[in-house]
Amino acid sequence: MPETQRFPSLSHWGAFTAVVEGGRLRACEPFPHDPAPSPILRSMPGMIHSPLRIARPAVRQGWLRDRARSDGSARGSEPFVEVDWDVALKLVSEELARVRSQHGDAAIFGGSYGWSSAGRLHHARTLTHRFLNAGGGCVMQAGNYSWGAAQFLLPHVIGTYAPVTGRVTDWKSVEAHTRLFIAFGGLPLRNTQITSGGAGEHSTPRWLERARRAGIEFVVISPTQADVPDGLPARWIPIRPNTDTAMMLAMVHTLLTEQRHDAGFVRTHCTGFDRFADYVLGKADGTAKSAEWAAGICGVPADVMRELARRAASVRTLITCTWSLQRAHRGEQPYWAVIALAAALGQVGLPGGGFAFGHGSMNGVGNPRPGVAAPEMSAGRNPTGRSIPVARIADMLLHPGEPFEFNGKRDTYPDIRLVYWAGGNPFHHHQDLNRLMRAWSRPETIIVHESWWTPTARRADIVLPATTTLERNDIGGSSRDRFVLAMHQALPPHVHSRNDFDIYRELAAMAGYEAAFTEGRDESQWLRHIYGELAANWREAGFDAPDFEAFWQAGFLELPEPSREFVLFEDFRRDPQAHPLQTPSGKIEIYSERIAAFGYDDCPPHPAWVEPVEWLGAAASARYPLHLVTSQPGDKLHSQLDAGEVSVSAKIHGRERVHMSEQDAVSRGIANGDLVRVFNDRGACIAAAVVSAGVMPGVAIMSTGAWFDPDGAALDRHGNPNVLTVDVGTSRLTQAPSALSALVDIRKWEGEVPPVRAFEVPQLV
Ligand SMILES: Nc1nc2c(c(=O)[nH]1)N[C@H]1C(S)=C(S)[C@@H](COP(=O)(O)OP(=O)(O)OC[C@H]3O[C@@H](n4cnc5c(=O)[nH]c(N)nc54)[C@H](O)[C@@H]3O)O[C@H]1N2
Ligand SMILES: Nc1nc2c(c(=O)[nH]1)N[C@H]1C(S)=C(S)[C@@H](COP(=O)(O)OP(=O)(O)OC[C@H]3O[C@@H](n4cnc5c(=O)[nH]c(N)nc54)[C@H](O)[C@@H]3O)O[C@H]1N2
Ligand SMILES: [Mo]
Repeated sequence: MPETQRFPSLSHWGAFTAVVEGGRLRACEPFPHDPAPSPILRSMPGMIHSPLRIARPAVRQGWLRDRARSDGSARGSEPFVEVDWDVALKLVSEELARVRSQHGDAAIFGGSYGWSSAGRLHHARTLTHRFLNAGGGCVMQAGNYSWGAAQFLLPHVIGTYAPVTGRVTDWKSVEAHTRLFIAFGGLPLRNTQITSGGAGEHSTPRWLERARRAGIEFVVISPTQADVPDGLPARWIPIRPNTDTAMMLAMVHTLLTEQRHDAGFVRTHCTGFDRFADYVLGKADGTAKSAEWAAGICGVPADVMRELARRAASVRTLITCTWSLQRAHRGEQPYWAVIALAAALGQVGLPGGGFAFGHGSMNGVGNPRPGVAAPEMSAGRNPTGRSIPVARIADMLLHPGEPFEFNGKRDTYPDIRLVYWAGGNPFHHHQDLNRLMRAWSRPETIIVHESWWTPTARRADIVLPATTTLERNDIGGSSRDRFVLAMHQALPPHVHSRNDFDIYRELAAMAGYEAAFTEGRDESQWLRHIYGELAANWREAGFDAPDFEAFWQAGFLELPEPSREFVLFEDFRRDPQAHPLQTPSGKIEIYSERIAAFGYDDCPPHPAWVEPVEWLGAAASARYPLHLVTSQPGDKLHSQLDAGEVSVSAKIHGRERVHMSEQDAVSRGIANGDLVRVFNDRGACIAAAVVSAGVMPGVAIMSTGAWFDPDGAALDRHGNPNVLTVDVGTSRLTQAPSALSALVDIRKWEGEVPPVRAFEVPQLV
């Protein structure tokens, strides 16, 4: 019997103990303090030792031959040549130096968006920024795909975007005071398996259960009944995708016309409510935003909206919105409208009342936790000061030198020669992947660090094999979780893979700035340093934190649950003069003079119904009559672990599923389990139909995450919905991704089915 060793560790899907036997990961046992561990952990052993692991540095054949003059459109189809580390690092180092000297630091794109490890020291994206910043800088990415529209809208409206990070009125307050909990986008527990930075405790299921026992009435507004968690007696109100704003406006209309709104609150705590009210009542444009008006847009019966508004005005009500609502074209509007609706109800800043975001989006939202720091690693400052909105990557690569607008400013797209990526998968996260492929062919050089042959690694010129979290020591934790976790190295590095930190340290040394990158610290010194800063912060706030050795030995550190409830904007509510918001007026801006001054017709100065490019009421719906909702996958994190046991066993005929209503399936002659073609003008993919009574007619739902597997002719064979999504900014204000605004049609697949090739290793010579 080989010896069994156990190591504490952490992932975005939860803390665990790595059980190692004979140098191999046998199992990931859930952290004992986690009341609801995620089954996703089961995929790890197979993935850690997968044949898809990258073993050695590799260079695309054409690039090795022709360097910067190579044919970029061969990316993804040409074989790779495996090389030694010395050769690979020399190529990377020379190429960075060449681009910096010939084209300037702003010719390097180093944003590197993505969800690399939960560990904070070895966080690949942070290290990429740190390395590039210390070497002269690069072009960065502003915002994120998760809640980019909220990030840049909310500061204008409420002076901060903290609530969208999960800092909302906490569950304790909800349990004690809320009577009606309205969830736009629902409460899919699937998504609460994940915490950014990892969690010791999956807290959402427990709090939801306590809220249920407290007798809180739940209302879920969503195109699918699947957004009502099992066992929660919630009322489901089906709604057409991307039309929630109309419903919210109609609810305000009911409150206004029936004098149920809080006239005092909107006067003392808001600015511009009157102008918004004129719009809602139709005084501004002749169209009253009544329940009848909204019913024609969102498909919810007028009486249902009116009654919900009346009910909300009569009891303590919390209204929450999933992040998905703003990951859509004109996604600023539902977020602004929900704040306006909560303002009209007048319960903002009261226990258990007001607005919130993300309860069904991620674990930890509203989790009671003292407001002290989580572990952090600094990325340094970018000397170029340049960035683009994160989701405008294809625009940037396709249109160098062209102007774009963003949050009141004009800028031009830089001319990118070199792309550097570590810890992300743009061929997972970006929209309209066929367009991204065209854009991706333009830079002279693309460098990627990866652990697996992901679609992005396969489309790089130089691939450097990175260790996984289990192959190094780290420390992790999230600002919404009470635990900080030690992450012990459990395995040796896979074949020739190296830590991102060590790759960057060597490259920095070759370029003469090692000390600026490392600050003279190695892994062990960095862990002590990061922990030291955290411990000092905790002690200052009155919490116990032992010395590093004791923490490392114990494997975790725990914060107590605070005794006091956290209520968002409690102080502002009590005394808006003494505790103003960080907005120009100090109040909630229902009308924003600042946004008005930007003059954007795609983001008016108060919440409004602005039609998305694609939705069920658009002209294009005549040709493509189904609205495609792309949601987060329940069996993995984005594209991570897609080749793992949990994800693979959920696929049908090896493909991702598309959920559709009985009506839409029957009218197309599609039966449950059939392979289908999901398509529009941007592309097509093969998926397996799941016919469900819980999906609203006119809606098709696919999870993201199937590794991109194009056949060379705009068809993805594996079921990656991002070949169908639209690649335009939400508006000029926030330029966030519009991933959830796509129309498609579906046909039964006829003829031979091409095999999935996403999990094959590229040809290595
Ligand atoms: N259509 C549609 N598209 C979407 C969304 C949607 O709702 N609909 N959601 C969007 C959202 S919210 C997000 S956050 C994005 C997520 O997009 P990404 O974050 O890009 O997706 P991941 O699959 O998590 O990619 C992370 C990659 O980092 C690698 N990695 C992990 N650890 C390390 C490490 O230590 N070192 C290195 N070098 N690499 C590592 C993993 O192997 C993986 O390939 O997708 C977005 N895309
Ligand atoms: N298991 C798992 N969990 C995850 C992730 C993962 O990859 N896997 N990713 C994590 C990340 S990075 C993020 S940012 C969050 C994202 O969190 P969200 O953005 O909230 O997640 P989604 O799954 O895209 O959407 C949530 C629900 O919104 C509903 N919905 C979509 N469009 C509309 C609409 O127009 N109106 C209404 N009313 N409802 C709509 C969908 O039915 C969907 O189930 O999830 C996190 N959680
Ligand atoms: Mo995200």
